Amino acid sequence: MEKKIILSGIKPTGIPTLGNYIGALRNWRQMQEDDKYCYYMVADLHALTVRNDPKELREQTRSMAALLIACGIDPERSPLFIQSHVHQHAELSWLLGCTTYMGELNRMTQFKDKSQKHSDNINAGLYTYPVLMAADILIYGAHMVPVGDDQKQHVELARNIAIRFNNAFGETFVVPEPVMPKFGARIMGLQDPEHKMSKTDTNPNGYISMLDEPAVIMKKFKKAVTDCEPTIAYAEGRHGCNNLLTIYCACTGKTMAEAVAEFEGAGYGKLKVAVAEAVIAEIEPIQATFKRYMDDEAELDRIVKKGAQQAGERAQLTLDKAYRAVGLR
Ligand code: AQP
Repeated sequence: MEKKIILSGIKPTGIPTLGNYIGALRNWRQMQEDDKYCYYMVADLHALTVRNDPKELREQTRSMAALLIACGIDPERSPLFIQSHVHQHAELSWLLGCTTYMGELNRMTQFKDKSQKHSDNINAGLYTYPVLMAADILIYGAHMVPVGDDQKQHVELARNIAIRFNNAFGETFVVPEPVMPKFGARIMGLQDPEHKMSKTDTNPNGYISMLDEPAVIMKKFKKAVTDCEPTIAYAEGRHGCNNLLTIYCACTGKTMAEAVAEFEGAGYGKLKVAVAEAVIAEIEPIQATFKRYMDDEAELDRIVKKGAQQAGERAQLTLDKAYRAVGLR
């Protein structure tokens, strides 16, 4: 049986949040099954679309790799690599840029959001970021791309680019599909539950970092913004309450009906403590493994070097095929 290929990545722009974990990383771990072959990357080239400090980027890239292993990525089974170590991504990106319309890029909501957030640095990389992301995906022949809701539009663009390229130059790329979790495809900020939780939020109370101490996690949940309704329910417009219930379900495996029944008659105090405890139970073991890998520099280097070698071999095959298809070879 032919294995399904999976590709996903995360930008090393900070410590991942609970949103990154529930929306993507946890899915990455679960997808490592016998009928699939997964490539996972630390997307350092994507991190350059906002102003960066070189020393910080190097450190964050390294800790992100350690954290991915701690979250359950098995590098012996799934190549784990740093995006910039596989030069073929940037090369394919040029080819795909020539198959992408500006009208399509103009529609990307993340570009609009990030342009507002970084209005003093609306660079061309931020605009063409989805093309590089399409290259990341198509270069491995990925069938499935596990992402959170905010990246769905980019995977759909990658699909359109693949279809257009195949129609113009002959079958070259696999057409990928986004895969999102049942619960938590968009975890919202704790202080602003109408916007997604983000690792570059300027207010640290707005997000749970995967490396927050248990006491900090408890404190942040206790401060989470909710509403004045007397009951706990999952309902239209109750953003804060819905978010807490979603996180609770994602971390306990309970259904929404079970969660709502459990908190019937209870107040927000009880819900917030229960959510915090469920999150702490989920991420405490991850923190312990993370520390072990951060202490073993040589092992981490060995892992990402081997990952880049494995990924590079596969990437080169697709790049050659695409170059031939357009008439460059
Ligand atoms: N709030 C979220 N809920 C669910 N999934 C999320 N993801 C991000 N935020 C949430 C998913 O995490 C994966 C990695 O994302 P990324 O770091 O590459 O970029 P991002 O989507 O821009 O995430 P951040 O945390 O908001 O980063 P910054 O602040 O640097 O822009 C993706 O699959 C994403 O969908």
